[in-house]
Amino acid sequence: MDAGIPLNKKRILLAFAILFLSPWHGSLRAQDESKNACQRPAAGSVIPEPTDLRSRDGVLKVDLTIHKYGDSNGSTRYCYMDAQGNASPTLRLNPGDLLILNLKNEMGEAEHSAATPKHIHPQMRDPDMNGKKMMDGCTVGSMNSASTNLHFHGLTVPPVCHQDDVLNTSISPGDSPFEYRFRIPDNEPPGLYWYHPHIHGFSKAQVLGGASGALIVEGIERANKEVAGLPERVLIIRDQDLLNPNAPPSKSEPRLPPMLIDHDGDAVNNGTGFGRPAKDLSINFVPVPYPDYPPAVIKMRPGERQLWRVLNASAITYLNLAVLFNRVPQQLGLVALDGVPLNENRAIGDFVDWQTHLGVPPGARVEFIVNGPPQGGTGLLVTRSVDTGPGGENDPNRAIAAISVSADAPEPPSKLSATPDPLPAPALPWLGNEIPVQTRRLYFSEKLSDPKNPNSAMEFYITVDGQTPALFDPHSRAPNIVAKQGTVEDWIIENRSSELHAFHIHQMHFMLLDYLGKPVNEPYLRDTVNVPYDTGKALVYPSIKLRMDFRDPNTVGTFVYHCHLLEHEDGGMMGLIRVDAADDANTISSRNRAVHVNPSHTAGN
Ligand SMILES: [Cu+2]
Repeated sequence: MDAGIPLNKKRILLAFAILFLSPWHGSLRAQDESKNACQRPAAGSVIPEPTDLRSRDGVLKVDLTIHKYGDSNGSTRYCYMDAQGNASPTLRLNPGDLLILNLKNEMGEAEHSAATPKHIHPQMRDPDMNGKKMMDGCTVGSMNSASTNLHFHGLTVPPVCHQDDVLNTSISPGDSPFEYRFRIPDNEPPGLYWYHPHIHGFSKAQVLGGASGALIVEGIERANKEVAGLPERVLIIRDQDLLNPNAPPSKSEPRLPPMLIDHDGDAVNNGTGFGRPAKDLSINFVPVPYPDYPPAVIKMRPGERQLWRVLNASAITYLNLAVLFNRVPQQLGLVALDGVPLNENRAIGDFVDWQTHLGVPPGARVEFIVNGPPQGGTGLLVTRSVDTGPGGENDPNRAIAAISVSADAPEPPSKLSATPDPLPAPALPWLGNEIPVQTRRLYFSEKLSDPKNPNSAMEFYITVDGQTPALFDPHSRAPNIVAKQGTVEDWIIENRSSELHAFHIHQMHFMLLDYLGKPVNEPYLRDTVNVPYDTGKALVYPSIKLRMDFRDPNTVGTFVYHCHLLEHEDGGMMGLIRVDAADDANTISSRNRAVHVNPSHTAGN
């Protein structure tokens, strides 16, 4: 089964040499598992629905704590809990609602250098940051493995501290609860968004450990009546360290080439679609471990029609979802991508895009209609293998959840309104009809920190063409790109590396115009998009072209764009953009910017 993939020798070491050289450094100071408040279900469990926390009278007030503990397998797990002890609750708000979220860091002390990624800026290791103490959580200070913050992925809320800032916000153990307070914009498309930590250098560890949750902007049935009245499920697929890293592949799999692993100890894509994955998956925290992938269980009534709202909250794993009945792929009715209904442009009515598989990069969301198996039938939610490139991780074919059918299956706890009012028309013209003020070109690239040493650390870059490639510097506020609010731009994103990257930018959605140099007819929006890898055989690098939307006043400020494979982001593949206010000062006032920030949380802790 040699797929003939040119292996990137510089990135790769033989597996068995390394399996015994990767002791776990994170356990000593993590919370004791016996006191662990974040228990996870057993493999093969019925999938629990995350607890819904709904806004009332236009406000959702949530107290969250983030915890960390070592599990018996030697991994570090992270979890969010609300005041009632619910893990990673789903935050449900309507457009215009106010979210007040107090986050308390209960992660214990920082770990020492063994757990610190190689690429961390030296200043970030210094707890006192050259004497500059962090007083209010809004001054970048001792960002380390015990500090955290939140990013509200996909929402167009301002990139300022206490709203959706990840550059200056750092919450340490011992700090009093840090208040996030912002309004969901009136014009935020209804759909599935999410929250997760975004501390540069430590995002991967926290997200891989399970720190993530869903945020739903209500009203998708108002955008598309095809989903009105449907029961809805929130399915969060996360990745995690392998529970059985030393196990051979299941005997049911074809014979494989020798397993290869990369610098991080992850299995490299072997091109077969099988073999040891880089990471295990879980679905709503039910693990589906290698090598046998015992599926989690979804109960449905025969033929029941449901809306599945699926988030790929993986740190590095790509998904390619399908639902099989007797091995036959079923039609999945895609209605929204990355929180935005497909018919956001209002030109295509109650549109449903029926597909047999849905690719979902890390960070992305798909919302789709599923028709359950008939009485007596069964179904299987799977991910097909993703060819991440010769330098990418191994994301093989595997089961995720079995669909079991019975007439008395419990309904999901949430159901969409059967008689929705239609959404108001968008305030702005369709993005695809706007004229870009300019076109920029950016590229992803990788190189060894010591080109002569194939075992040296890999450095990850995203570079504006013409600038000198540089790792993201968390202490610089010099933007790589300056844009003007009120405009739209076209960005061409190239991939000059041998693995996939997932482009993401904060504060906005964009439109995919071209893929591999060819126009795509996609009247949709996204916030996270795959960029194909370089095979080294084509005359030009693979690229995508995006229409970027800086029209909303909430995009004014400095924020980031990056690869959403979090080890790449942590390793430097991130850049800064500053969006300047439009010349007409009247256009930059916004409801969100006027939100009062509770001074008790800015006056020093
Ligand atoms: Cu990447």
